[in-house]
Amino acid sequence: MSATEFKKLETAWCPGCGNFGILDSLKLALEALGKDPHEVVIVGGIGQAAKTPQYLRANSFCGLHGRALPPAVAMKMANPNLTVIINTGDGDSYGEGGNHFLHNIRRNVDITHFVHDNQVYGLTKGQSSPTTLEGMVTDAQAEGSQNTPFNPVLIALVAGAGFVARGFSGKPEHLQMLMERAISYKGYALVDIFQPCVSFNKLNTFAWYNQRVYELDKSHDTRDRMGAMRRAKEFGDRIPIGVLFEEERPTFHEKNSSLKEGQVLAGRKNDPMLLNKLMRAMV
Ligand SMILES: Cc1ncc(C[n+]2csc(CCOP(=O)(O)OP(=O)(O)O)c2C)c(N)n1
Ligand code: SF4
Ligand SMILES: [Mg+2]
Repeated sequence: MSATEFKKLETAWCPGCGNFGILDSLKLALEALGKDPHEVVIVGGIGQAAKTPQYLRANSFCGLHGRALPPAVAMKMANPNLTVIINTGDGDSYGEGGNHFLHNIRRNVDITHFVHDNQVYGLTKGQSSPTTLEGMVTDAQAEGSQNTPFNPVLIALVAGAGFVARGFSGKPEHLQMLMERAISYKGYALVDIFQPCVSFNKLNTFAWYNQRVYELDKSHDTRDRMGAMRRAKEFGDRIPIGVLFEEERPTFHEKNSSLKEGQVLAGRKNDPMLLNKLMRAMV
């Protein structure tokens, strides 16, 4: 299906927002992978990034703030034939949803997580988020953020994630390539995407990232977790983007006896009498 088939409504994002590049790359990645809208579900929590499911013509689910992962995981468990993709914010993924983030890595359900990392709480007008750089002044942090920033790709690597990448919405072709690889990966795939918020983050602008990001080349061994961690820690004058790490890991479905061998829960007959019997046994 062509990328235009995934086009939906006009958006309510500010002109120049980094979210536009991410949305365009996502549509093109889905086209390149030969996906049809009915095969895909886009999931978000709450926030500017979490509006993405509403701006794409595919199945969609908008949950609660910090709660994009649980419904995404449930959808994949119920119907492994779906391509489940989360598009949500840094606050949603690493702040309110931080615990889900960590434990989902352990579970390794075959879903893709695209984090629109604008380093602020955009929807609620720019308060500091887990990835805000120390010292950045916001309307709510008049003396600057005093917390050490959360490094999502480093944490994901330490927690044992099988696919970890970093992208930049100012490099849409590179981002599309990352998205295609992440969606094709069997297991939980994280892509943290630098997404300038032109209204509330006056520090981490397109120019700021353009001066710093560089694309990882073949000299970087994506099978070397320790090497990936060293790259993940580079966040100064130079910041690497690309696939940091990739390895095969058994997925949740492969390990679970009632789900392996292609069993589809969503296709099973619903037997209310059986449920009734189970509930009676518990009283
Ligand atoms: C449990 C809960 N806490 C706080 C809020 C208020 N809230 C809504 S969106 C948001 C920030 C979203 O930030 P982020 O996830 O980074 O997305 P962005 O808007 O930056 O894309 C907050 C704090 C909420 N809706 N629910
Ligand atoms: S507030 Fe920031 S993140 Fe939200 S639409 Fe505007 S530029 Fe984008
Ligand atoms: Mg944000």
